[in-house]
Amino acid sequence: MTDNKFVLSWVEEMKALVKPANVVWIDGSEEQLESLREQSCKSGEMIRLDQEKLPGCFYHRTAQNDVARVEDRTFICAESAEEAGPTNNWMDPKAAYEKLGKLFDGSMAGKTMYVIPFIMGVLGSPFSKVGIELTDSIYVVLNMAIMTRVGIQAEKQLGDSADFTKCLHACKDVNPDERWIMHFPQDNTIWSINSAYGGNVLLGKKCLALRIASYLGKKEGWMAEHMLILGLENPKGEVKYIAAAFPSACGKTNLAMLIPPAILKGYKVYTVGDDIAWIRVGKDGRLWAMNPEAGFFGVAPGTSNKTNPNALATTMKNTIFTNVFLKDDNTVWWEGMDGDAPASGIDWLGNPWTPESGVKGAHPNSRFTAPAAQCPCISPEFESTEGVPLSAIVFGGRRAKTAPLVYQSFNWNHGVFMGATMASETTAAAAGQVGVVRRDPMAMIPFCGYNMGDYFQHWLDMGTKTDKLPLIFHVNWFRTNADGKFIWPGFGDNIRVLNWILARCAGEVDAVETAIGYLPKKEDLDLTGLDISDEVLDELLSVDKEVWLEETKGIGEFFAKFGDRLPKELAAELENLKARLSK
Ligand code: GTP
Ligand code: SPV
Ligand code: MN
Repeated sequence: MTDNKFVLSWVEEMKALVKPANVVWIDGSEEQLESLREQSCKSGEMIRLDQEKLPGCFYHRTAQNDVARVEDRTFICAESAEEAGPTNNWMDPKAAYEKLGKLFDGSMAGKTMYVIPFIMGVLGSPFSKVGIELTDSIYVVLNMAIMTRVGIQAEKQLGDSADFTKCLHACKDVNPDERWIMHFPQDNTIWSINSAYGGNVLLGKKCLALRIASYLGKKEGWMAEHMLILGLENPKGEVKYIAAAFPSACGKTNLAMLIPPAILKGYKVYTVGDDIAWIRVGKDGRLWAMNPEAGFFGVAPGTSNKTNPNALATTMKNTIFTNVFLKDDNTVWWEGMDGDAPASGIDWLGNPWTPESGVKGAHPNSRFTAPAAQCPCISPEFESTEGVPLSAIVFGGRRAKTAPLVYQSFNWNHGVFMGATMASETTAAAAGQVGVVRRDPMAMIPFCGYNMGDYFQHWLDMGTKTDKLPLIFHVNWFRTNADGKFIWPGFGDNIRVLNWILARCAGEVDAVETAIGYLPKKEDLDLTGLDISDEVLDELLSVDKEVWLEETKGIGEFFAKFGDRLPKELAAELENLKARLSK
């Protein structure tokens, strides 16, 4: 246990509020974690999977009404509604503390309160942040122990400082009507109640490493982004780094662990991170990115030996599976895994299931929590206290039409405009309707901890800090044909697009200038071994001016929300785009 007096007095204060029967400090030791696993299996909270086939692996089901992030119940309790901005829910901080204070009061009566000190970032890095999460859920403790660096190392990182994020979580009775995920950026505090699911309760992840961190980044001159980070090695043995922002369930984990098709010899991808990047200007003037997480909380459905063998391999030991399908042999399955569906088993709801049941065996947002270090292609720089230097930043989304396979911005400000006007079809990662196109700037609409107009300004400001900026691109793996089928093969073949991106960064290839940005010349995309017709390629690289003019209307409406908080540079970029499209 720590002797940091700021930590001790806050824990005492929260203890007085939630009134647990006892308090357990998480030291991060394997003995302690193992005894918690034991305990949660006894209580039925977790199931130990077949330890020969899946050593160290466990299974967990959440409540049926608690299977995804809840954006409508997530609040930024900044000092004013204006500070939270038009894209966030806001509640007055005093009112929010009062409202949740009543719900938390006595919420851990008869239960154990676990105190989890954790680091977001690498131990010993000056760019890491420390948080302390108080929770009544062993499932949360065990997930945090995979996703972050917990225990004594975190206390060491904090020392006697008061600079830590105060995270309070109680499952209470997982009542969706009283579920609240509240952020108090000015107090470096997060309160979450009545959920036991992923991003709502693993408070180091979206709550701290994006919402609170984006606010801190704005104040301190760095950026917290919803981005994967990968290193791409070419046949000459050179490794270049790319960060990419795609909305939830739009392909970050897959791209971060990509395996190039065998026919393209000498290329290899290394994973630095699959979800979050903290980015700052390094001593050399380049932008450097660090992954603050220690694990992957990845989407299970669709993960197979064909699509993402590295992810699958990562989950073969020491992994917690949530809301997937439980097979009769005490292993797991989900839709889109290799081979046939199992003949029988138990679905994510706990009901007996067969392929004829007519419902999904695994929830579409079922997930695995796996240690990043187990990933076969984990980057040698994963534990670097400095992170990695970026050559390119990539934005992307799920667009059946409109956005071409890849295009490059004319310059930094135009790239910020591209990010700020991203749109994507919604997915099962958040509660609500799936498949509707919404604006999701930089894939941060659910995760920006302050006024998004100011966030755009922050991006523009970062562009003035150095002349060694990465180039900015936009990709779309999800174009469909008239039958609704994806026309780009995606997955491992996405390397072909990354190679063009890095060739552009190295000044090795020319491009076609269009109204929306630079597109590849067909001959510059290496399509060796790919069975793709010229018509499909034309379609993938087409820019329909009519459709894009329509798009500018939607962008205009979206920008109007920000009033005078919209940077004038972005308003100008929109006018320029319209002018280019009308030419
Ligand atoms: P979060 O963890 O929610 O932030 O998601 P993510 O962005 O990491 O997405 P992930 O890589 O888990 O992919 C989500 C879904 O998209 C999975 O079902 C994948 O199989 C699918 N997917 C990923 N990449 C591609 C691709 O290149 N093409 C197609 N068609 N589907 C893809
Ligand atoms: C996402 O939804 O973007 C995730 C999963 O990465 S969660 O941790 O639930 O936010
Ligand atoms: Mn994510």
